[in-house]
Amino acid sequence: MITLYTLPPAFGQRNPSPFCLKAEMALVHLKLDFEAKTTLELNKAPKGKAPWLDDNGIIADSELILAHLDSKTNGGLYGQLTAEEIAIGTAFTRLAEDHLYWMIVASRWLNDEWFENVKRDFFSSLPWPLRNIVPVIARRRVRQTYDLHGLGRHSLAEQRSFLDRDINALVARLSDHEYIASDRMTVHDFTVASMLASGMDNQPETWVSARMNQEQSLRDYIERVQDGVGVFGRK
Ligand SMILES: N[C@@H](CCC(=O)N[C@@H](CS)C(=O)NCC(=O)O)C(=O)O
Repeated sequence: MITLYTLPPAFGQRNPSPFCLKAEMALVHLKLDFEAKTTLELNKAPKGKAPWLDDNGIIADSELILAHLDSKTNGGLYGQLTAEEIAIGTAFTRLAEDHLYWMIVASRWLNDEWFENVKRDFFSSLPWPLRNIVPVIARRRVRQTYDLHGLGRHSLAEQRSFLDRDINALVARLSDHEYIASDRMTVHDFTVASMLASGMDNQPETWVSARMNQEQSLRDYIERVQDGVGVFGRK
């Protein structure tokens, strides 16, 4: 039996992690039997991050999980894609996972008011005094990582302008394509729609959610993909 290790519900979402949601979508799309186990003990994760997969061996990282599932199913995810679909899908994957994602993280963790939701959903089950200490240490790590990425060195107004450019690129692409890489749903939609769903369905809204939710075409897109696969990030 395949086991997918994923994050538990948080922020009003059944699955608050875009990377975990994408892996789940791939497993369901390929009709593979699997069990999902939720955990917040990322110190036990092989690479300190979720998701990871146990399929007679451990695969840690959603992109490596997809590659593994693709080879297990003889190209069930990438096998039928054209070179252009792969090129466009990969470029939007990088936009989503290496840029947009960090603003989603910052909007949850680095806004003082919103961080109360992170403390409640990720840390309140820890025993005292850990429940007071661990969030401070974890938040410091997020701040350092955001700074090292580079985004964290910009003012909020500048970060919003970067977000605008990402969103405008997605909206433009989806204005004349039903899906991100072409007019058919591909594995790249699992990545991009999961990222957008994580950003859009935060409760309460973050500054990133609020901007994304101004775009009805993005809402239509994430519903189209989630409905198509039958896997939803929201409850
Ligand atoms: N490149 C990884 C990224 C996974 C990732 O960043 N997961 C987040 C949850 S959304 C995580 O576990 N963060 C904990 C940490 O970085 O300490 C993948 O594609 O699986």
